Amino acid sequence: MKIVIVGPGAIGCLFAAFLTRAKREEVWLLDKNKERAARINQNGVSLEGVSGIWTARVRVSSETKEIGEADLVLVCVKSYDTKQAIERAKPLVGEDTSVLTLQNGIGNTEILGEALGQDKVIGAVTSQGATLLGDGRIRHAGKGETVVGRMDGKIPVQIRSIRELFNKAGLETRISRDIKGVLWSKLIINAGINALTAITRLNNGKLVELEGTRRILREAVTEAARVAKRKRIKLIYDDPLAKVEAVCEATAANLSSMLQDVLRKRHTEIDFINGVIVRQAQELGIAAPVNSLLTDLVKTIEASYDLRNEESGSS
Ligand code: KPL
Repeated sequence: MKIVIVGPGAIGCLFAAFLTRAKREEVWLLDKNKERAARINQNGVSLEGVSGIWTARVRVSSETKEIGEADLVLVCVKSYDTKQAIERAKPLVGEDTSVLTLQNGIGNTEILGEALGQDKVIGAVTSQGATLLGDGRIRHAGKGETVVGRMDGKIPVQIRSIRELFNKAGLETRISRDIKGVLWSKLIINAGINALTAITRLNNGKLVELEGTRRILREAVTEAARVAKRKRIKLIYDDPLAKVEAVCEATAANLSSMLQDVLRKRHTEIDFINGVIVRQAQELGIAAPVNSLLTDLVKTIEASYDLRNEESGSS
């Protein structure tokens, strides 16, 4: 089986390293940046953290021509890049290729479906924790399960093979018949944590320790859960507030992915997280003022990276 991972971010590198180490399949990492691709190709992908310290000699290319048609494509770019990334990756996708999205937020399965046909697309949510330390260097912060499934709930043989492939490579994986419920369950966690940490620059744990952020988190989560309920989405936990607070505690030292983006003055995934809650609430005719405020604040931060007054006043 030929597997191509698109995007050399933290999750892309993690999956590329584990799948390469398993030595069972032909694995490639596709990186749009030619120089970086050459560097990672030469140095490999290095990991430190819960799986030890090790390097995998991952094959990396910036050219789809060099790789050819794949059996499985894992899309690991930031959600705002999905459309462009899949246009570039189209030569990898043949009649029998499956395309699995391992991204944050809601909207990626739809974007991929429009570009390739929904039958090729597999949704996924991973609880693996990884932080990018540099080109091809990651910290594996925590092990967690990956859930895969098709939006129509069907379980064709390709999905079973992916589960087997990931599990044999040491990436614990299960199949869900309701991946939409799993995606929304993760969305609500991200809607409660990511924007608030990006705005306050606090780690996940502090959000529930401090009274003000705890109150805002609760409002954001309550609004998001209300939208999910109105859409009849079945969450994988009973109590969204308790779940999001538990995730804050379990990942207390983490800098959320959105805070990491803001610290690097990068584009964030706000449109695919709190922005989704705002748009869906509007469609349903219900209010989501806290998610709307969080979305506007993060967009303001993105639009003003170089305008900020960082120095303290003298009087
Ligand atoms: O998924 C995450 C993220 O940072 O994007 C959480 C669960 C909030 C962990 O940091």
